[in-house]
Amino acid sequence: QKKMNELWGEEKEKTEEITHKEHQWYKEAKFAMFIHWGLYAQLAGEYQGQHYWGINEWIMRRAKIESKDYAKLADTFNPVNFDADAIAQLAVDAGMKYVVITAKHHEGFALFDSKASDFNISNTPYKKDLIKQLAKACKKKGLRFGFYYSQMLDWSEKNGFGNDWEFNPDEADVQKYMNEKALPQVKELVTNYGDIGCIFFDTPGPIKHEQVLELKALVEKYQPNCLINSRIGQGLGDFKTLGDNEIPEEPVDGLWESCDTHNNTWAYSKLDFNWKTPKEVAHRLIDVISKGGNYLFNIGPKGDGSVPEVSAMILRETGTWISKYKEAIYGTESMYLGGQTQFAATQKGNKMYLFIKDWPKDNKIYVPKFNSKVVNAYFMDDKSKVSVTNLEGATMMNLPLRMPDPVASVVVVEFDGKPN
Ligand code: FHN
Repeated sequence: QKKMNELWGEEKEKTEEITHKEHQWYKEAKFAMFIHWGLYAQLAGEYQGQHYWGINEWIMRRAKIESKDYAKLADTFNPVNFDADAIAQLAVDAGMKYVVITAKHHEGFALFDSKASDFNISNTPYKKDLIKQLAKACKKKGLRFGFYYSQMLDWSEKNGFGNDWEFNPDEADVQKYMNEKALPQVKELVTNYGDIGCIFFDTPGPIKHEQVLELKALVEKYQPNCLINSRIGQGLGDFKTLGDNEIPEEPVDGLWESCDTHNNTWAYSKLDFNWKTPKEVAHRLIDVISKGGNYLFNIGPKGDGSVPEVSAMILRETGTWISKYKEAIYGTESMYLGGQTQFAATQKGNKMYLFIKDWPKDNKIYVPKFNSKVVNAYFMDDKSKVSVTNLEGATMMNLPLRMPDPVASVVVVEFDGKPN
């Protein structure tokens, strides 16, 4: 047994940590706002007359801009149209429960007042701490607040990882960068902005196990309940962040999140009009929650601080749809009905919530046979009945001719016990 304990020691320690953290809010939240914002927003996909399609927060790397030239963007950064309360309100209107903003992305610029590096918002014409404003606005509106921090990649630092067009990567002293910038800045973030719900570390690169442990210990010292994502590296973290824009095929165990762009870039680009419609956003949310995860959906404010109007409108529309089906979304658990795309479900207590995304041509839906008996089935919005037929190996739902909700309809199926 002693040997077994030794063998399992590390895993056991980790599980205990997770269960000691307050994570019920995260499990129930389901939908959240991701914000990618930094100096790159001013470039909006164009540098020196050249267009860079794709992810604009990478424009420094893609255009191979030297750090001293890139730093000049701070001299013009003046997002006078940034309105923290309006962004928090947009998140509320969209039905989101927490907000995660890029405190420092790979470009190296901090959106907060930092003593650890001059490359920060205080040294811009705008001067004011954006993280402080947003943290306050979120708390006021009852949203949890979290931040993104690029812990290894920092293209403005000789010792940071990743800028190989200007510095020699072999000469980079990454530990020095960690000691002088990343760790002090994370300390500032976890000590100066009240309760932090979660941290989205990103792109661990060559981070070593000891470095991850140090970062994690720092967060846990000041914010014992703050949840850390798996991109802290080395298999650690309290919840899993899947790949960018990834929705898993099947349910995933434990706490996890899918992060998704609104178009094809995280940061604002004036070149990208490929917005997901409210219906697409709702369908992707359904896919994620039916597999047990949270959906972290991104917006990219412009250089002047405003949220692209079309992005805001689409989110509000999505929120209108969500507001009709709150019970089927928040605080539910995954309910897997197979790998088809037409419908998906969640469950809570004795109920299954069946989201129908595409109306079947024959007006019938076949779901697996459950262990419990169906006692009632009805549309969630107008309570109209749905008749259910028990077949040999399946349960058949007889639907009306037309889909009542053009985004997605929800049928509540009540059982005489837990569905499965
Ligand atoms: O390189 C970044 C990218 O710019 C963006 O921030 C995404 C969001 O998940 N994370 C990285 C790539 O995985």
